[in-house]
Amino acid sequence: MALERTLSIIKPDAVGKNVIGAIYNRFETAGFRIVAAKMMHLSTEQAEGFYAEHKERPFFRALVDFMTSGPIMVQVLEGEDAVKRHRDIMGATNPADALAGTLRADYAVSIDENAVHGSDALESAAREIGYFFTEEELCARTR
Ligand code: RTP
Ligand code: MG
Repeated sequence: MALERTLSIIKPDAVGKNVIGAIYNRFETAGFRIVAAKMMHLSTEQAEGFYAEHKERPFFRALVDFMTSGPIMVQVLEGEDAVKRHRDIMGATNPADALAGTLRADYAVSIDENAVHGSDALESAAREIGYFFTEEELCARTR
């Protein structure tokens, strides 16, 4: 296994529920280090660019509307096998299919408003981290 970095987003529904701290606690309990974080309210252009791979999908407009409906928390998580382990903690895209104890089982209400995002591969993690953070904003832990 290798030390990896992955992009996490706490989506507007979960920020609205005031569970940023609860979700950060899950990340830290799972052994991830948060090496960058910022709260943002995405513009339509920013959300469209982030989800460009889904541009032709029927849910694209709704996804962009949702992701711009309120502030989000964006963070970079670092840890062993981070991309896959973070996806495991998140649970399935549709909360109805998410395993008990996952973030989406606990905090998501529907496939459209599903609380969290996580990169799905190392390549997308690198692209998504670069979409929101400069290299200088990624803080290596010194202690
Ligand atoms: P995410 O990118 O947000 O981490 O979610 P994911 O990988 O589990 O799912 P993905 O296929 O990348 O879809 C991105 C987001 O689009 C919404 N979606 N809606 N109505 C639908 O059939 C549908 N499918 C996807 C979800 O909010 C999903 O998180
Ligand atoms: Mg995805």
